[in-house]
Amino acid sequence: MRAPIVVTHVVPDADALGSAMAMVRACSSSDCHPKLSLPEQSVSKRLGFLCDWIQPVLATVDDFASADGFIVVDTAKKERCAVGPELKNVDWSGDRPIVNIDHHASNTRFGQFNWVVGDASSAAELVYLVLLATARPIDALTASVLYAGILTDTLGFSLPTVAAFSLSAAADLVARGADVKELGERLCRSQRQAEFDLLRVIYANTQTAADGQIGYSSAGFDEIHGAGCTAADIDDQINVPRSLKGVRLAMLFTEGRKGKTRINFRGSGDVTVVELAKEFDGGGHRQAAGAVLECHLEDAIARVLPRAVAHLKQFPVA
Ligand SMILES: [Mn+2]
Repeated sequence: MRAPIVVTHVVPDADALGSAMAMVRACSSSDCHPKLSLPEQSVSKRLGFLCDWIQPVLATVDDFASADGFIVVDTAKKERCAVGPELKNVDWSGDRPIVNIDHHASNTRFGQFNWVVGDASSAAELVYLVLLATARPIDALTASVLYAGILTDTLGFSLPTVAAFSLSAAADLVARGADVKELGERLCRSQRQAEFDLLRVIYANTQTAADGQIGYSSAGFDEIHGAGCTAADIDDQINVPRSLKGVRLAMLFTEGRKGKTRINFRGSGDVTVVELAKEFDGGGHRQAAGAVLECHLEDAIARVLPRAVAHLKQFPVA
């Protein structure tokens, strides 16, 4: 019997969760019992339903010791793997194989087998292809969680990463029973009051720089927790400063844990941001990246904003 562990990134979004859970579900059979690494309290309240739908068997620290291999999805580097506090600084894979399936251009190819497609819309699109190629069953639930990944990583099929294939993959998933109605409701129109209150903060704190070409916002520790949210609820609030007309480079600074500031970067048009994230030891996609700084919010803004202004000069307005 095979017993791989499926792993995805810390603070998992719907693409991470959907890809990982689809992999677990579709690979489960009488001679394969995959488990999912999902440390406690790492899933936001909004996305918890994906776990309820799939009900994956969760991997314990002991399972990590006995697993015969690992499938990592949607994760750019090994240090970003959500393996839980006990294993965080440990060589948890040893000499066992890691299969690394990802769509982050900055992926470090940390696996023995690496399939990285930097311009794919989502990891879910890649997992869908793997399941097709290996003739794994894609039932309605598997189709639903994969669809969730494509839908959210493309912001509702609105980003330039959407290729014809993304749409045909989504169409096939809908044909296989993906629950478009329920997913649209839960992913696009189900904000809890706490998330809504956090958005007020993000709107209120939005500022611009570089003649309106940079839009950025922030939420401090007290603002996040005061709204009733936690670090796990920080996901797509970057879309607030990003949505302002004329903004070509957007940033969101959040201090979800005291003394630790996460920065999300987004570029539009020809502006790429992955290089900017790398300056601060982060990474990601060309136009969607992130980094974490070990400092308070104000210090992070003071350090990063001037670098962002300088970075943008490489992309003069045509
Ligand atoms: Mn993704």
